[in-house]
Amino acid sequence: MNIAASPRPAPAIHRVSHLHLISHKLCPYVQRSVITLIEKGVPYARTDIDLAAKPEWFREISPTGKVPLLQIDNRHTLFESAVICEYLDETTETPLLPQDPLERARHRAWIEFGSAILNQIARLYSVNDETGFDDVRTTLRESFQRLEPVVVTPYFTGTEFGLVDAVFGPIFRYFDVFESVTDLGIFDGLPNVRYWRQSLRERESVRQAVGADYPQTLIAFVEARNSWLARLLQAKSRSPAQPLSAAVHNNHPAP
Ligand SMILES: N[C@@H](CCC(=O)N[C@@H](CS)C(=O)NCC(=O)O)C(=O)O
Repeated sequence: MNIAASPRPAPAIHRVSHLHLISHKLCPYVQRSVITLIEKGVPYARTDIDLAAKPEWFREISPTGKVPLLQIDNRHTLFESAVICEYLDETTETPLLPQDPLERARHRAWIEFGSAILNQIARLYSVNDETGFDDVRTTLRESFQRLEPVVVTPYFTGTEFGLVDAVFGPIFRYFDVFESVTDLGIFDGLPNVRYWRQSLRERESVRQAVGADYPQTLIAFVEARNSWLARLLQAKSRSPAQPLSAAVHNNHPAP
């Protein structure tokens, strides 16, 4: 037999019998896993845990102490969202990552880029002074400027929804909540990114990845911090009828 001429075997597509996602209501890394599960139409069970009081059973099975975890058939536990998403992608029909190795590598790189943006967002809601806040805002804007010529729209590569989209849906969701309080100006003059953001906001899987209480829960999470954004949110909630700029001017200079 001429081995060199043999076609490479197609990756085995198999149906897993039981999937259990260990998660948290707000976590954007969980959301990308949920979006992938919904896109794939794979049934799964979900258990949200309190990350401020991690259950002992969770500590035992999570090597990093982080969500998400994916338990498979009560026998295997996967950690790290990128790995979970790729596992789901490889074991089900209709791939969300490209087949071409170079294209696939390019998508993985932008997924990493999305994780770096999530770190910047964590800084955005954690910094406690206006200068630091403005610095992070600038960094975030620069990140989305990088994406502007890359995004095809309506999704990352055009009409097909993929894993990069599953990563950025939860990223844009933060800004939907933050911008209800203060205009960050991050997406000004970036029409491709804005269109992409809108398309992801409307995607059913992205919508379903969080509960209806997500905005209030996120606001409460940020307000509990001693940060500049928390002060903006608190100023807004003290005077809901008042424009934010007026409310903020009572106590702090507007950002
Ligand atoms: N690289 C990890 C990051 C996951 C992560 O940071 N999860 C956060 C919640 S969004 C977490 O579980 N943090 C643990 C903690 O706060 O103690 C992944 O992609 O799964």
